[in-house]
Amino acid sequence: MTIKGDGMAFPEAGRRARIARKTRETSIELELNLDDPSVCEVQTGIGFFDHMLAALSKHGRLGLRVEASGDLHVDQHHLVEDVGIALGAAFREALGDDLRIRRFAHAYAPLDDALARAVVDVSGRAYLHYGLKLARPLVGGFDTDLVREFFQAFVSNAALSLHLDLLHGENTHHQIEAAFKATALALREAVRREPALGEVPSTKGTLSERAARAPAAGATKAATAATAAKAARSPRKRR
Ligand SMILES: [Mn+2]
Repeated sequence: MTIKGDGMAFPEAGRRARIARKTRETSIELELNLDDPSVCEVQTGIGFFDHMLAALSKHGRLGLRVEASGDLHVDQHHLVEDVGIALGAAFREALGDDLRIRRFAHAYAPLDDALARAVVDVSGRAYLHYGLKLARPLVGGFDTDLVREFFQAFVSNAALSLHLDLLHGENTHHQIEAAFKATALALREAVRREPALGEVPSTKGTLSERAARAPAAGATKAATAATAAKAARSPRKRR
């Protein structure tokens, strides 16, 4: 593992982010790199969840390092949800402000009997359609209710739309893993850079709430000048 001056496990290249998050319930350190899949190290204390995060990393070509611990003696809920929050926040931060990306993508992933579909729009707005009906409440000690909680937390913090459906499938392990793989494949396409795009693929001109709230200084100046010029051309009469 390469540890650089900024304490990140990744070399200093690519769109990346590091999130450290600590509450009374959980403690999470997470690094994500959208362009460098060389790191995949996941430890949450929940074996099946580690398996799913590793699938997201491998098939999404997303470099991922997660070290998470928490109140598993209470329930797995806090930890799974908080890793979703951290991953979503890292995703949004790693994307940065240059959002000349493919933006829309979809993928199907089969795993033996199960077939899942994920459709994403890295839109700057959060929406989850969750269409998984899982056969069993537990897989390897993992509470399968938490699949939804994870995706909801991820989507909310990454500010993207994800429509996730299970077309068919019987085995719960396969159902969930197919869903994670489909999401991984769709994300990998959606974040792909499109440098040839002159601008962000949006009629609004932005996919970032931050950019919308803080327009470039030049743009503000130009807008102010235009307003002043317009006012000069047609002075308003006072009433
Ligand atoms: Mn598996």
